Amino acid sequence: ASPSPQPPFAHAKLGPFVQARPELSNQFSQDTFLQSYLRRYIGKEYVSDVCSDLERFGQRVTEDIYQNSLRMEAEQPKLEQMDAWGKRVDRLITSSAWQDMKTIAAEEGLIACAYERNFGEWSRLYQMAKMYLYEPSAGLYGCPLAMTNGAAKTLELLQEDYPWIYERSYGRLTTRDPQQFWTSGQWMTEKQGGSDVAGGTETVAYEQTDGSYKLYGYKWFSSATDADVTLTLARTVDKHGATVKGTRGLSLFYLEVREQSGEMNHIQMLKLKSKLGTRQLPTAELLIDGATAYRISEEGRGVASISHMLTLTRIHTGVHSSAAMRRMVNLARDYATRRRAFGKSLHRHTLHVKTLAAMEVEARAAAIFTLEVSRLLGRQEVLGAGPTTAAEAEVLRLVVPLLKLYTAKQSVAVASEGLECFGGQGYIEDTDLPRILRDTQVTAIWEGTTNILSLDVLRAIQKSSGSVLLHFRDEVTARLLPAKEVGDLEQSACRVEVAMGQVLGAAAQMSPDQLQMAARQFAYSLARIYMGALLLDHAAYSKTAADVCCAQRWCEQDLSLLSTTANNGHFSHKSQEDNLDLVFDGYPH
Ligand code: UCC
Ligand code: FAD
Repeated sequence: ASPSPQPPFAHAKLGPFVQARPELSNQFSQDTFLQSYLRRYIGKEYVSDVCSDLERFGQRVTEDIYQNSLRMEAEQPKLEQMDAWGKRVDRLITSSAWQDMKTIAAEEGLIACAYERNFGEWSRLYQMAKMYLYEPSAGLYGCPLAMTNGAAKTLELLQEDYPWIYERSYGRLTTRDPQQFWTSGQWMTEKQGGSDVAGGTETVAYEQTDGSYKLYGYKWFSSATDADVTLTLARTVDKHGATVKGTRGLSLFYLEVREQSGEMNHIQMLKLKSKLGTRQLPTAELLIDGATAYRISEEGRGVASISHMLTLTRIHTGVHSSAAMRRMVNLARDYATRRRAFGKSLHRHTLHVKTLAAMEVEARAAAIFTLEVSRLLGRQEVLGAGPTTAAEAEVLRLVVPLLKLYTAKQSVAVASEGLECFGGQGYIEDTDLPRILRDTQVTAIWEGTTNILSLDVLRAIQKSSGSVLLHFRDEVTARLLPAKEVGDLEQSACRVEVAMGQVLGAAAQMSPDQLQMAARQFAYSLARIYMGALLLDHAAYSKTAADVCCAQRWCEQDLSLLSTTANNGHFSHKSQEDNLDLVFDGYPH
């Protein structure tokens, strides 16, 4: 008798098919675009050292660093407020994986490498390229590092005015020694105002006889609450008990979170926030009840002084957003070769590959924007003042908010599209894919929302009396020149040029009130134009089919959003009323 057939489903058998998971391979070696940018710009004497470190690190981020991030997501931070005997302890419990990240960050020199300046003007570019590989595997440890980088930069700039604070802290923030390494927080947001910091800050600072201050206040969001130090804003109280309202009343303070004894510096952690994403990251509400702090700005110059930190943390946000896109596209690309539907692999379905290609264009545009901003920052830091760098400094001031606001929105869209590329699996928590979307959503909110950064673009223009736009125009024009010499790129270069004329022309016609309302479309237009110019310039340099195609496709979108919407009457007085009527139709206002 013939043997009875083996049924495919029986007892422990779950069927023969197991879907191959998406795999991560070396994130540097497979990133041809990143390599091409770095090899183009980094000085010949440094490029091989930089690339060999990134090659090694590109592998490491797929191994222990990524495994750490999974443990961080599984073992989220907890707050123990009282001990068993009723003593207030405010003990923040973080996972060993989170703590390991601090060691890794120091050993890898993730902060140090920018301040050692071993690679000259390319040291920042090297740092941010390394962060770009690190971020998607770092489970938000990039957040304390961003703030640490911002604090180091701020203290470096204030070194001559506050040498004592610099001596005390800068070396710790920039060391490679894990035992010595300190991280910093950035406490700006209070209950009444995260955007309107000047209107919302209630924290007050009382000067002591030794020149230090005691701070009292309530900080509504403080990320990476396990920081060793923080930079924070407070309103100094004069000898009559009075404070100055608004931005002129705010000063910047340096504060060590713990006293020498290890006790908290008169700070209580009232609550850990329960968040949509960034769950690995301890974000707390803090009561500051007489903490000792040191003023590190002139009185009333707090916002201007902390803006050095904002520049760094906003660039880091751009790195995080662009790196999240790169990771999502890499995973989706790999999966497309492993998953089959309708009799063939997904990467043989033209519609699926078209979807991936659109994501790839966004990821490359964001990457080149991030790298370019990092390169400009490095030039400022190392080359100092000069006619070229002065113009570049103005452009840098303009493009930092553009980078942050634009890439944040892109990353949410690409992460969302990316999840769909995995079908139902993209929605399943233990694939670690949904986390990518959750962790990108925050990038549009923290470090200034999209609207606030669009208004910051106007601030930068106003502060320069408009000259920044002339430098921006010159920079874009120069970037387009080589592309105009390449047949396949010429038309796209002309589109960018025309869009720039239309957008700058439309902006020049607007009243300050209209510009406020149009700030977002203005910012988006400038970002698209700048990214278009960078992609075209790079395609003209590399001439690879992928770079040419990417630049062409980027330039097919509406690059002159501001003038398009202005031509449709969106910024008229009537339009303001229409918006209110539309939004509050049937609702009291
Ligand atoms: O969210 C936060 C941390 C999250 C975790 C970090 C993660 C990083 C990435 C990690 C990746 C994994 S910390 C909170 C961040 N908060 C914000 O970003 C605040 C958003 N709001 C704004 O940016 C507002 O525009 C304000 C607060 C700057 C507005 O303040 P004021 O006082 O009303 O503004 P003023 O009066 O216009 O500016 C005061 C001075 C001026 O200088 P002077 O007096 O010389 O003219 C401005 O030019 O500050 C100067 N200033 C700036 N300078 C203002 N903003 C800037 C700037 N961005 N750059 C240079
Ligand atoms: P609001 O200012 O109330 O803004 C609400 C809405 O109004 C937004 O859409 C905004 O764009 C819009 N809006 C406000 N003003 C204008 C305007 N003039 N024109 C047009 N639109 C406007 N802060 C810290 O200081 N330190 C931290 O470590 C920190 N960590 C954070 C971690 C997480 C996970 C999150 C979510 C936030 C964190 N923040 C931190 C706070 C963050 O920086 C603020 O939430 C953010 O700046 C927005 O401020 P807000 O929440 O007060 O929003």
